[in-house]
Amino acid sequence: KYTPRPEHRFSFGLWTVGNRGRDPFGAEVRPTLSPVEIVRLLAEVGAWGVNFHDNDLVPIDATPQERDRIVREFRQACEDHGIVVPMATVNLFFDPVFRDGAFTSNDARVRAYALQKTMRAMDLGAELGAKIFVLWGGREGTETDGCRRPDEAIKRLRDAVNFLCEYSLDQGYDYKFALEAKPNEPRADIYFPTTGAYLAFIETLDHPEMVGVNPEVAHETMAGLNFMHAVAQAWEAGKLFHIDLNDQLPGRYDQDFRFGSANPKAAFWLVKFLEDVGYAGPRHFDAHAYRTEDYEGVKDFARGCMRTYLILKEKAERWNADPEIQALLAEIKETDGEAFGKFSKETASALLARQFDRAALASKGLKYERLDQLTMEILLGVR
Ligand code: GCO
Ligand code: MN
Ligand code: MN
Ligand code: MN
Repeated sequence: KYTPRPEHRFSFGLWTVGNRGRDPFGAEVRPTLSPVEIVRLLAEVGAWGVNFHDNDLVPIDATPQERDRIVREFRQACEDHGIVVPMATVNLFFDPVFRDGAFTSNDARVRAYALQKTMRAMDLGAELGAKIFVLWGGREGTETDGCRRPDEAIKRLRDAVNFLCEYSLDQGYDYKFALEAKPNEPRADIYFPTTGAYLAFIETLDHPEMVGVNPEVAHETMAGLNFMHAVAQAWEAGKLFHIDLNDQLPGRYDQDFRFGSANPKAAFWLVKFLEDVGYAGPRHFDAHAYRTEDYEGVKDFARGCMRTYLILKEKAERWNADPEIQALLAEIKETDGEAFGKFSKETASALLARQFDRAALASKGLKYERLDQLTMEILLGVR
């Protein structure tokens, strides 16, 4: 019943199940898996797709011959195991050259190199069938705001994204770009800290229709925000091109926990939203296993992400079908009649003249306590 199937569109990055458990205080605890081995692992646990940064697949200093061999073997592994590549991205954060930003660096040569690296990553993704290209600017930020004016950084990012859109059109790649916001880590502050900030930025681009967002549970949660609300705004704007699922406790370092493991209730509302609106894009788990695990534990982690999603999906169906919940919702909607309609001189003066019984409007209990308790009982498995 909770078995992942291709139609669920569950994907993982090479860097997620391939994460070796290094952290700022300790070295790797798991051996390196090759991209081909990771594809095999993903097939074994029942995933549908695999995503990668350019350098997860092809080392930054690979020769063209090495690149072609790696791509050939990876493509073969994907074909053999029935794994697709829905999304590709570019690593603009690991190499020291990006220590002060990539597209927003003060050094024009670094900005040019970042653009070249991204075009090559787009070539690589397109070669393997990716239709979504994620841009996460992990180093686009500051420790000291003495280094540049943030509005200058915004202009530089706009120039870069405009260039990349034209490149995609020129090459016939048909990419949708998905911008991923994060408030901090690895920089002290990262520009465009929230999904909402990117949604506003997108409208200032030359090709806003080609660009959307890739919201991540952990990132909005690190900022202390309601992730599902950010997702809903992106969805309503037609901009939910991709999503990074994981989990995170507020106020901590970037944890990348197994989906649903830290805030199952928030995960429930999120899954319910995605399923209710019919989000049809990839459900990508940008998370990694605890540092305590070996690769059997990594499989437990990956299976757990998908299984929790499917359990919550079933809970959402149960919630939608629950007669008591539906009765409460009907009651809530009862007074939902049209509020004011479209503006005209007549509707405005009619509204100005209307009498409201404020006390009566404020006096009725809304039964949200009951509604939430019923939700909890579904989640806790007694309903
Ligand atoms: C993070 C980010 C990254 C990006 C990835 C895709 O916190 O490290 O979420 O995992 O999603 O680089 O561009
Ligand atoms: Mn993240
Ligand atoms: Mn992370
Ligand atoms: Mn992410």
